[in-house]
Amino acid sequence: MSTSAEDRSALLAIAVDIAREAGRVAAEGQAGIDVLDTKSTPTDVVTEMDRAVEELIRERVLARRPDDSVLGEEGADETGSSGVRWIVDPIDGTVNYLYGREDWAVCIAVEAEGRTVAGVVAAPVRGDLYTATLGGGAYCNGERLAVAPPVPLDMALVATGFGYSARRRAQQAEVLRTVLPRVRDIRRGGSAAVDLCGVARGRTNAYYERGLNPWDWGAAALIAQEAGARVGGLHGAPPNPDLTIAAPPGLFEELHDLLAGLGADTDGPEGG
Ligand code: LIP
Repeated sequence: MSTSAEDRSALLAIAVDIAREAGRVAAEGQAGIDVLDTKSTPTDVVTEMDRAVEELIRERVLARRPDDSVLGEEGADETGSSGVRWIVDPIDGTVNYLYGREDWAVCIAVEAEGRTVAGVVAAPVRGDLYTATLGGGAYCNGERLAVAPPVPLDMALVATGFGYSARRRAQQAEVLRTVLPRVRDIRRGGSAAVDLCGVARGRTNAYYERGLNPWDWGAAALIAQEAGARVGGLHGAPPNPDLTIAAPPGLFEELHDLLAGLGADTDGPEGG
């Protein structure tokens, strides 16, 4: 389905309604939350709220748009006929959520013709609601977002994150060993979506991470892009699980070239 600016705004309005409700429910459930299950490793956790919030979002989307598809981190995989797909991360930053920390977010991206056309990242404990539509700009709580003014790599504050497997982390530490002395400093916030929104808001200059999934970057990559960042993988690829980089043009290329040379898109010589 091809979308007009009005269609995108209408889809965003639905996403915002649902993300606000989901964020409220998740925030109310944070105190005293415990681990319900684990995924790829014992530290890759799922809480009852990850599942309940994803189910709430799935139900709300399909109640309003029954012919759409829904893909979610916790397993939602509904295929509809409309050509519109909702990509959902009920709680990005689950470990922060588990530890009573502030930086976690409900993320909803809306895709049409294979492109993200609207996205919302709700970080309710921070009181931040980030939104964007394709071609329509990015906002936080209604205020227009713009990336920080350009800086060279050695003056850049760079956010990153780490995967859950020990092998991947060993390689990420190797990469960081070279990156850290070449930048202003590093931040590890614990939510990829909040990190990408941080670039959009000028609170960091750049962000990179290996191992993200479409629900981690979907909404937030559009927000970063609409705020003026370039968001992509290596060698012209779109954001992908091998590597996602976000930074204003110029800094993006500098960081890209450093990371490409370090094998930041691999798990090291033996890890592939
Ligand atoms: C997490 C990210 C975090 C990243 C982790 C993980 P989850 O998402 O947002 O920043 O480093 O690898 O992907 O598992 O909390 O939804």
